[in-house]
Amino acid sequence: MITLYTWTTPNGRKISIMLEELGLPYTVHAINIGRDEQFAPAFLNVSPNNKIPAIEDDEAEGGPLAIFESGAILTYLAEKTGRFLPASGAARFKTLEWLHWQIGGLGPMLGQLGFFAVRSKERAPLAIHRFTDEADRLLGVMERRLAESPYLGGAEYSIADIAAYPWTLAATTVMGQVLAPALEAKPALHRWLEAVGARPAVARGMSVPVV
Ligand SMILES: N[C@@H](CCC(=O)N[C@@H](CS)C(=O)NCC(=O)O)C(=O)O
Repeated sequence: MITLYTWTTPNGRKISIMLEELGLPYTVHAINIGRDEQFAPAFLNVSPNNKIPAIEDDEAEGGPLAIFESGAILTYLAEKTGRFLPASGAARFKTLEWLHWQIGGLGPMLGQLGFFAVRSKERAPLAIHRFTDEADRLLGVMERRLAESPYLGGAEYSIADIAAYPWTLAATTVMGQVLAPALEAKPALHRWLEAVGARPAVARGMSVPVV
């Protein structure tokens, strides 16, 4: 059985979406990051970086396995099941390319923008300006990709889309006001958001954890 350590955030939801897509049984262990539960010593054994998401798979090949970092978890689950990541060739590396683009770019930049423009009580105009510009640029990159390809990795829905969906949705909701101009005239991005959001497993994954 897989245990998912997660919270009500985009990074956590990437993994609940993936587990729902795969139909794998899993138990949810909510880590309330607003109450610093990510710093509990027991959690450090699972996630040495003190962040969600993390999983433990007690039926992994070779014995129980704990994994942190959403990209590593998505890749692990894809390889465990042979789904949502092509096994070889260009299609595999296109998928990994866009997965890593999300993990290293879209996620961190939107995360910083959310902090400075939405959650922080102090106003830091330079930071808001910097991360709005970067989010704008990244959403433009996404629009260009999705104008030429149905999904981020290529023709098929993959872990690249699963990683990008919760953050892109947050860009249009939580950050919708600050990113309004950046979200205009992006028909391919909105078409993709609607298509991915219409998947029943995505809707189920987006409501984990129940708190
Ligand atoms: N690169 C990590 C980022 C994980 C991350 O930033 N998690 C946030 C929630 S979305 C967290 O646990 N924050 C708690 C903290 O910063 O103390 C991943 O993709 O898994």
